[in-house]
Amino acid sequence: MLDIQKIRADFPILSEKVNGKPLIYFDNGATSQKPQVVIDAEAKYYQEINANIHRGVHTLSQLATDAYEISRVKLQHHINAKFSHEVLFTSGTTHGINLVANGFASILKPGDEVLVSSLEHHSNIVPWQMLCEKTGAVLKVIPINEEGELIISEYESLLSEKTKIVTVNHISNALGVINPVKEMIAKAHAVGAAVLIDGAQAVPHLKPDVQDLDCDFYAFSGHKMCGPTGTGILYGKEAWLNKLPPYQGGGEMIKEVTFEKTTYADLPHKFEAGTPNIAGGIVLGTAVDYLNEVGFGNIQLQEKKLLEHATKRLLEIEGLRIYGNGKNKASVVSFNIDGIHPYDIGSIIDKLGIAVRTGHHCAQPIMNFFCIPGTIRASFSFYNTKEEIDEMVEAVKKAKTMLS
Ligand code: C6P
Repeated sequence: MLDIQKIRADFPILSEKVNGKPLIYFDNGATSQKPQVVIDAEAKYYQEINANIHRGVHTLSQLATDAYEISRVKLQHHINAKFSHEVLFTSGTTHGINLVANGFASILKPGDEVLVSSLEHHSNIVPWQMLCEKTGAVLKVIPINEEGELIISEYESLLSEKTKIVTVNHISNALGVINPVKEMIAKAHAVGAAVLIDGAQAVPHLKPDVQDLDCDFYAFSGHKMCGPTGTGILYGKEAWLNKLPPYQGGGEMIKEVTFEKTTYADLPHKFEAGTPNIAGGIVLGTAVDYLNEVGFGNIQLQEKKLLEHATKRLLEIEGLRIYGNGKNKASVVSFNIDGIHPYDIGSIIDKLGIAVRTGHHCAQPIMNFFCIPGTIRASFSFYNTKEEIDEMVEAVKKAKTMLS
């Protein structure tokens, strides 16, 4: 059992006031808050070991390099990758997905198929559309049902030997639905397709085991899992990373450069051109340590309670509809109230210190499916409480009365 008050004391921002009211932060899907250890680790890096990595013989450069590489190994163990060179530092999920999509330009031929789902964030749609435009490949889409779940029988019938890559999120950002990715990966492999999992919304809630999932790529962002913005990881199976061409050219990703020919560095450096976010990469390791100390079992228990409480309390409000009601859900409630624009509710409750996201959540196809302009999304973290949810419910009721 978590001592929530003790946990909350780790996050300085949670005792701030917003618009004169104690902050209630329910926009964890957009970015999580940061514990003091993470904030301190960032300052400590700049105060004590700031230097460029993989370049200098001097002591500071070696200290920074060691800290960066230790963090890579930490991340490797966290996601259970076989090798640390399968773990690439990126600036976030978007960067990781673009890296893979760009690499597939050298693999796809006209008529090949790329399979995405209707539940994707724009970051996992647009790079694939761009790839298809470039290569003549065809984008196919796995549909969803009224509960916001992927229709697996439709997925099966879309798969064929033409499918070269399937790219799907582990957890939907807009609805919180958890997709049966392990089963989907096995089905894709049966037709010879590679699979990329967008884990942006999964990593705050669970510890992905990339070997057990058997995914070919797994992309996520550090800032949604208590780490700094501008950090992320792309996991790729060694064989795939060796097969794909580099994404960006520059310093650090080469073996030898002449004007006639450049040869590329071994993994992971082949995909890490230029000076990276060194402090961020190191501190992402600190964030992962923090989450593991809290424990993903504890996180899941707390978040399950919050999800159940929020669902029950919100449904007390007449005219309120929740989108995404599948059995497997993360702690996200996406809802609307009949006849009221989500933005209006979001703006009123913000005045009461409550931060939720309103709009299409960078997932317009989902909104189009439900024929709505957007939703109000409350996304909970383990540091949230039932009392905060009760305050949000009262605030939403107040907003409804004002707007009706
Ligand atoms: N979703 C949200 O409020 P970046 O911006 O690269 O860190 O993550 C992009 C991304 C990719 N996939 C999924 C499933 C995501 O949820 C996100 C980010 C945030 O839902 C900000 S738009």
